[in-house]
Amino acid sequence: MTQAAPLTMGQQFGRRSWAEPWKIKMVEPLRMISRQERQAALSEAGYNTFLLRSDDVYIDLLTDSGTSAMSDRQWAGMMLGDEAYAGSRNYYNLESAIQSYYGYKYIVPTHQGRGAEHLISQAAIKPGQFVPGNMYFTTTRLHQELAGGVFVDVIIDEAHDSASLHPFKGDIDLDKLTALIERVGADKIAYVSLAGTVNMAGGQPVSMANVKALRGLCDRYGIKIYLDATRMAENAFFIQEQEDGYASTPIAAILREFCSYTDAAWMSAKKDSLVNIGGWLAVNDWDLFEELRNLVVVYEGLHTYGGLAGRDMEAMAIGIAESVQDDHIHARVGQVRYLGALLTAWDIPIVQPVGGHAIFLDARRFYPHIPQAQFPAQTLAAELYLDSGIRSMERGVVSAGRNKETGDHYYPRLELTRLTIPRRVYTQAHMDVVAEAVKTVYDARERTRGLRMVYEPKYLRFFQARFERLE
Ligand code: PLI
Repeated sequence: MTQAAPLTMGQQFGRRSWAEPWKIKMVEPLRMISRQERQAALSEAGYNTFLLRSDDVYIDLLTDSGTSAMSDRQWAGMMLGDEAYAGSRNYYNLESAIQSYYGYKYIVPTHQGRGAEHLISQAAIKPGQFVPGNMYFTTTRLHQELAGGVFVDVIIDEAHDSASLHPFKGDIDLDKLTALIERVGADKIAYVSLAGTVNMAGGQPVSMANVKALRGLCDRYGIKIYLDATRMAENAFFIQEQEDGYASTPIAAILREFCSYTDAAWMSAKKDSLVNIGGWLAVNDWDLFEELRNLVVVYEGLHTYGGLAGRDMEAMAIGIAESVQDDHIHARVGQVRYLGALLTAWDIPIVQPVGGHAIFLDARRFYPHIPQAQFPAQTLAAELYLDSGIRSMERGVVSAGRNKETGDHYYPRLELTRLTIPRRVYTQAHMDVVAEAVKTVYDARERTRGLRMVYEPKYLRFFQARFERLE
């Protein structure tokens, strides 16, 4: 096994190292409980990291959702919250930020991403219609199904292969999409559900060439493209770095161009936009907007706050502007890559290339002796917590859920444990500690046994399922 000293980013990329474009003004103490206490906490949590108390966690890599550190400017914006029920000035600031950075015409705020997914699915899917997309996402697919839609995965095959080095593993396979349209007819397609970057594939980006070609194809059939823009700023970074012709285009301009090939977007602002809560829908079509604006008052709140406080909308408006700064995105993805480089140097199997928001450990290759029905990725998340109080999460068979028709587990090819990096929260030293913990768990892999599920909720089971250790 290779034991080479990890390279600095500078050595790796043949240039000088980067540093975060901020300094720390306020800190939150961390605490690591003893191994015995961690074992008790893990059993109490049914071996599900979502059921741990955060006080029992040392380094929290469960998710990058709502876990970012806000800037001093965002906190200052919180003090400017206009908490009027209707027509808050912060709504108008948010509206103009979305219009100028994403380029859509009409905006509906929601409390978070799945609130937006609920509304767009109800408004745009007729029961029995198909919703092709670049790999499923848990909440997205559930809302599409609850609206009567049938999700169809049309991502390129490389996305399902953790070792493929394709630079844009989030791309849609236009042949698969065309075959679906030809088979069922264009009027049976609700819309194309396009996400950038693709979370379940490992934070993998979509190329500009792909979205342009998709636009051409969809125009030929009169089909709309709706974008999950949750991590589109990170997607823009990969286009800038990897795609011909974009090296000197700012992230903000790439983001706007990409969105211009789509008809609407929904957003979990808890990721790219550096806020702890918030989301939105944005569309160019007035009739769709009218329907969404009407639906939001049923489920979220008035159309000028959508379940948010005025201060939340202000923090989001400021966060959007910060999220598209080139130096911010470079440092953000740079930190994820730093952790990836450490693990790669130790030959630990991860999804390659490293994506935008997380390192995804390949639990199939990590634990080849644990069958997928014994939840290797869930097991790995539990072992990592036990070793060092680091919280990660499963992205494999548990997250994939069951086929509604047959009742069987979906068995995705990717069985992954996600080390998700919150934005502007942890330092390089934390990443070193995480890498060493993963190595320790890796070295003990042959002695590790899988889990069995002892409680399974009906929806989005990964959040609340419970497990026991197999002897
Ligand atoms: O968690 P929400 O409801 O704000 O957003 C849902 C959602 C939609 N799209 C994508 C691509 C997501 O990643 C997403 C939420 N992701 C979570 C919570 C995560 O841990 O990845």
